[in-house]
Amino acid sequence: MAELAYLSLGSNVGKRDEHIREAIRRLESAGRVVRISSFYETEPVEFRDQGWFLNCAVALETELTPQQLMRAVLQIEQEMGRERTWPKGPRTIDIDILLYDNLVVGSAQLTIPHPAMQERRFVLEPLSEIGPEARHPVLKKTMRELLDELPAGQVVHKVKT
Ligand code: PH2
Ligand code: MG
Ligand code: MG
Repeated sequence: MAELAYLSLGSNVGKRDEHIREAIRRLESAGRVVRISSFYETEPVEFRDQGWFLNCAVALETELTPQQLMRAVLQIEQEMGRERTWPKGPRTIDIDILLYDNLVVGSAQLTIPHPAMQERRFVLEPLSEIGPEARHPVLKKTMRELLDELPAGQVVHKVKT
């Protein structure tokens, strides 16, 4: 049976929008992309001395298990030539699994829900656009509620299309 997963995509190197569009096309090999948020121009957080990101969120219906989905995502990142500079540093493409149905996964390779999602406006703005009622299975709050609770700070602009 297909489950619904939410993913975050980001790029801050080169043709950022092309990288994100290409990643979305490639995600079709892992399931069915059922919703795509607007693209957002976002201030870098955590490691701040790098270029601004383009971020978006997608909803993916998938038959893959969380571990299989993680492998599929890593393979797409590799095929798209992602070079790992340093943790949280510049990247051509980053694909993170945010939520997978209402599952909680904690292993060395994979943590779901994504451990930092509730602190990141660059995640919660696009995610609230496509899944405002999706509920965090640990915090028991919807994406809309988590976004409303976020302190002001990180600059995030919806890109006009
Ligand atoms: N990703 C990070 C660290 N910081 N900042 C923004 N704005 N967007 C990101 O996707 C991002 C980040 C680690 O993956
Ligand atoms: Mg990331
Ligand atoms: Mg990542």
